[in-house]
Amino acid sequence: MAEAPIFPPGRVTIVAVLNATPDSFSDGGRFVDADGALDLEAALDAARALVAAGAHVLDVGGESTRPGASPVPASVEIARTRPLVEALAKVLPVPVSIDTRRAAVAEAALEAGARVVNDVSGLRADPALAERAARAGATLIVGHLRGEPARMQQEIAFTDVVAEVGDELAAALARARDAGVPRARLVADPGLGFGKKLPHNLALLANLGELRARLGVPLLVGPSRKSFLGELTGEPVGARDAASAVACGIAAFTGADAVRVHDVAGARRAVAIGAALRAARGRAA
Ligand code: PMM
Repeated sequence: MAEAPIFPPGRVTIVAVLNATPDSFSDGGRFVDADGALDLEAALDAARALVAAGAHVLDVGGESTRPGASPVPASVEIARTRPLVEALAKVLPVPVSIDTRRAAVAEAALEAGARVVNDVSGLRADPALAERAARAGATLIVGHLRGEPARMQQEIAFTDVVAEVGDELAAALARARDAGVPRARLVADPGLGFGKKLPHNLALLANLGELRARLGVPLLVGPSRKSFLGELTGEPVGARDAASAVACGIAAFTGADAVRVHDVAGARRAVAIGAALRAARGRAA
């Protein structure tokens, strides 16, 4: 019997963020101190709370991708993530995802029990990543990003952001297929906040249905706590959970199959409403 998909049709999958970094923009330093030591027990407690709140997938990251972040060596990224992935995969009943742009980090996490690879660079940072995911039978999330996270907010130019992100994601998905990842294990992500300004993020969120129809794979979006929400509400990063939940509910309405969030409880309620509205659209009562 075929294994059940991790991003099944008919539900909005909630991917919870668990960053083992000292410097992520909203939750850095919770489990890793400035010297890089991982507090495994604290991270496991947080993960249990995320699952209890309704997370379907736990996404572990070991390198910040915030604008201007400096890259860390793969060995550091592995030291931060591998023990955590291993512990989560053993103890918790939900699939574990590794948020990385590097094949070596993905491979270490897959050996430790991860079942999803989440690459915000859309296979551009390390072309070997897709092949590692294919070999392990993992699900691969392909994100949209032009350029490097360190410089991504500096040179932003789109004429039609929905069409261009669609074209570039389609090309990245084709590269993943060529590397051996079957369509049934692919997920696409328009990369909110990655090399995009407020109007681009809004155009993408408002037109997810068009993107999804074009790409033919489940769509994940990650609006959680991002600065475009702060631009709209005037709130600092630590106060953006309500705005994030609203964005997730709207994403569920416009076409998202999955959301990547820090506050699972808020997102769960929001996507329940967004998904119900999507189901009701065009249908007379
Ligand atoms: N955003 C961040 C990190 N990883 N992965 C995907 N697939 N989509 C995203 O939008 C995304 C991501 C940045 O947020 P964080 O630093 O809070 O993890």
